[in-house]
Amino acid sequence: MLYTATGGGSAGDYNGDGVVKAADYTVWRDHLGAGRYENSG
Ligand SMILES: [Ca+2]
Repeated sequence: MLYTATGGGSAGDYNGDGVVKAADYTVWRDHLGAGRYENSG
């Protein structure tokens, strides 16, 4: 794991890797807790 310290925080960069991409959407969605896929069954 490599965590890049973003000084300020980019808009949309939810996982804080310095790049805004699909991965950020996953984190963003997970933070919302809405529309998540429940594995427990
Ligand atoms: Ca990111």
